[in-house]
Amino acid sequence: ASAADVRANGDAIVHLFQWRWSSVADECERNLGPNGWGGVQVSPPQEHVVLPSAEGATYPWWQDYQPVSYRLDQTRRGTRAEFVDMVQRCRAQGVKIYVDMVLNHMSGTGSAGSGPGSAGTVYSKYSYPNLFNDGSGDSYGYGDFGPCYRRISNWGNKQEVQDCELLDLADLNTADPEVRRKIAKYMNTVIDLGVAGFRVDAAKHVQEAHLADIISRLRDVPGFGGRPDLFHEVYGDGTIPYTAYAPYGGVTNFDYQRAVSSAFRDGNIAQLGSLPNYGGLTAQQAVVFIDNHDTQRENPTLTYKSGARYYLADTFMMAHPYGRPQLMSSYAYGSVHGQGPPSSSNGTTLATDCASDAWICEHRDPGVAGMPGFRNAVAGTGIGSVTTDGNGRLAFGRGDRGYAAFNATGSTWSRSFTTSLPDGRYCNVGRGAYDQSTGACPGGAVTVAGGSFTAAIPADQAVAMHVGARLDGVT
Ligand code: LAG
Ligand code: CA
Repeated sequence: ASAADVRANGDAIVHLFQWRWSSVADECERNLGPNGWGGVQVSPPQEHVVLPSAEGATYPWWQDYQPVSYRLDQTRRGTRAEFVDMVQRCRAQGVKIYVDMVLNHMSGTGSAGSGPGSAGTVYSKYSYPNLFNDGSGDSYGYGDFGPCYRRISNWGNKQEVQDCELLDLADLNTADPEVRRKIAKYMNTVIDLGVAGFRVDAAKHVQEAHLADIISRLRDVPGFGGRPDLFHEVYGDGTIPYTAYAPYGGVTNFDYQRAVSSAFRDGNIAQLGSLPNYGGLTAQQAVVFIDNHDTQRENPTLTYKSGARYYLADTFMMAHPYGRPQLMSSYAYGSVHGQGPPSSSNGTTLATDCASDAWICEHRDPGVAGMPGFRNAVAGTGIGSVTTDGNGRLAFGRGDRGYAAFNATGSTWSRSFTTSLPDGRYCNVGRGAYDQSTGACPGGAVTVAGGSFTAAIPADQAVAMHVGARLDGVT
């Protein structure tokens, strides 16, 4: 990898759940880079179990959360060469790749059997003989797991939550420095390829000190430079709070997810002008989302299936300074929890086609596409000029760099808004991305004159303007 530093776009991350590596690479070039996305969370690139039939699904998506080695050679999403090509092409667009890092466990029981895995490794629960296929002989055997060796039953006991088995998945004994060395070896392998960050799966189930030691073993990221950027998947509760993981990176804020999703669902958003430190996490510590791949199936407060109101919540999340947005981008799914992405009959994932009904591609929605640009333009500003009108309507400014208004009701919101934006003509990026190279603005123009503008915001839509998307040529 080249030593030259690459400019990263910004802090907004989109989760291209289950996308093939080659499709992610194409999307970085045609959409994510130009629209200012800072990162893509990709599904785990480690070799995983292959389950032609399990719990009513063929090749369920959750195969990925049962790794059987650290080999990148072949997953349902493509080959190692395709993975490397993706990392490089996204990086050239200023888009960081975040690897979904499964380090708490390996495979489970039940229909997983003994493989082979997606890259050909023969394994069984507690026995993974060929972790890297690099001649090192690195492997995991029975003694590398435990010390509990049974399913978590008492979720009120921290030690049990961290040392016993989540969903019967073979729980790595991270108290052993050799186990931590092998986990860090894999993470450094992808860092050396240019991967810039990690979503740490099930972080709450790994003792904090063990995680800290693994992180201390990581190398700097070539190209982007500096330390790898981690965020930890923690379902905070009274036993293990979110804040336990804040010293080690960002932390997923499920309290935000529940509160903000239900506020939008219920049309009760006027209170969201300022946001409390949900779950005790500060704005800088929190990673925020309206839904993710688990909540959309298990606790679907608001998802793409909810229509315009859902996308409005995404627009809000991107416009508001609290937290770092992690935006869900899905494939269509029905009632079977494990239903996998569009796949060929052998279980390999098909290329993404956002024009087909099988892929949702939330990040391309007109309510979302222009918002990384907004976010990047207002970075560093606070929130002010909060305006409300009943329970379902809210507007706020981001210093003198941006302004956004949200209408979570069933009727048009027409009024005049006072703003600190300089007078001029702005593109409404709340209804489509502004294309800097062509000047195209699908969302329509809004004119600020004498420190105010008038708008008629349709039901369940937003207006969002920023100084980086002016239509009058002023910059
Ligand atoms: C996560 N974060 O902490 C992931 O976001 C979540 O999607 C993962 O569960 C979980 N933790 C483990 O990494 C998913 C599915 C589970 C699935 C699991 C392992 O939601 O349903 O469990 O991945 O593949 C499956 C079966 C279970 C079985 C288990 C072990 O559904 O019935 O006990 O495999 O064989
Ligand atoms: Ca554990």
